[in-house]
Amino acid sequence: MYGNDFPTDAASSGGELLEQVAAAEAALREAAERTLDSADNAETDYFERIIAADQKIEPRDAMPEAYRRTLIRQIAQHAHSEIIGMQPEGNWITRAPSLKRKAILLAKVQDEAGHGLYLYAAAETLGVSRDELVEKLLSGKQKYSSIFNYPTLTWADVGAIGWLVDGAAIVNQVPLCRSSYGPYARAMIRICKEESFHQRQGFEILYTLARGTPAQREMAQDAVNRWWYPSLAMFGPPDSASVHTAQSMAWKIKRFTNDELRQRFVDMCVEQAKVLGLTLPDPNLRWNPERGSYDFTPPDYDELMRVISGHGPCNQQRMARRRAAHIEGEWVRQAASAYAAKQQQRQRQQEAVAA
Ligand code: FAQ
Repeated sequence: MYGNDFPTDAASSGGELLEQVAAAEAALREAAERTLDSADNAETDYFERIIAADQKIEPRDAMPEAYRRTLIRQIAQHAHSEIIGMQPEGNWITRAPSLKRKAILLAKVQDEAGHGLYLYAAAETLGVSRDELVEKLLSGKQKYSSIFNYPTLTWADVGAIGWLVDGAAIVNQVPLCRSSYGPYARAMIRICKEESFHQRQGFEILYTLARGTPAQREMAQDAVNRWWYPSLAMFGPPDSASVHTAQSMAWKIKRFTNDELRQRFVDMCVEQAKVLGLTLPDPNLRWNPERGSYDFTPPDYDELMRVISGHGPCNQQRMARRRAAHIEGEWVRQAASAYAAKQQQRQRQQEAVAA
């Protein structure tokens, strides 16, 4: 776990993630200080040299069009996921069991909106506008994570989302703090620091329920049973079917494959489940001393593909809600534009008076 308010001996693998974020932050600064020697300035292979030197590509640098497009696809999908991801938990804000739980959940859901904004801003540095990206989400041309198409049936689901979904998100995202595109890597550092709090609040909800009444314990176990496989599927198709991984790793956008990260997540969760006193719903979970990892049953990848293609339990509901929220927010966008225009006009008048 990311702290010391739970017995930590069996849960050590979680705390290391924040240390990895701190190391990535230091590496970002070092990369910015390293310079290529003068012969390295040749335009033609500048991009390759930056990637090979583990420095960061910045918005004004020349970059292959396919690199730019891949980043827009991944960052936009990630931003959309944060925004749609507010819905399953938002569903429980009015029904949180205490004022304290309500305040914590409100802060968490608000953080997701912030993550969406950091990511849309990072994508904009690649030459697309946020309006364009939002339009692509609303028209179904861009995706968001499969995980947010599952329903939150009980309060324990809020705990399971924090522990498992944010847990999977952080395992996937810590390596993105070392992504080769500077604005993305910098956004991910801040996001990961906040995600660690999210994961911890989910763990704490389940920890409390697991020590409550038999009914509360059962509710916690049921939530873990339902969220386990969808969380494993978040890491994407298996490596053998992943179309983008090889190129994204060559460009150092991704640092590990989908299967490597999925395995890392399983190994982390098995230890943390012991601390919770809950079981993971997989009869085949077994330590494999040769591999130094747990063997596990993979998620149903056909189901993942069905959910990605719009046929999960809540796809229609999530998109309908997002479209409605976009229409309801039109007056805010209009008011902000009118205010910005007035400010500009005022500034121009002041400059004219001063001249
Ligand atoms: N869901 O070739 P690959 C969060 C698509 S944030 C939907 O392996 P890639 C925080 C993929 O886009 C969660 N689509 O692709 C939070 C591609 O489709 P395309 C989001 C998926 O990019 C917590 C196709 O399948 N995190 O949870 C999924 O190399 C709680 C082929 O796949 C990120 O976005 C999926 N699960 O690897 C918020 C992290 N998996 O575009 C609220 C950044 C795959 O060709 C509450 N993204 N696809 O049509 C990544 O790391 C990568 O994009 C992967 C996929 C690993 C998701």
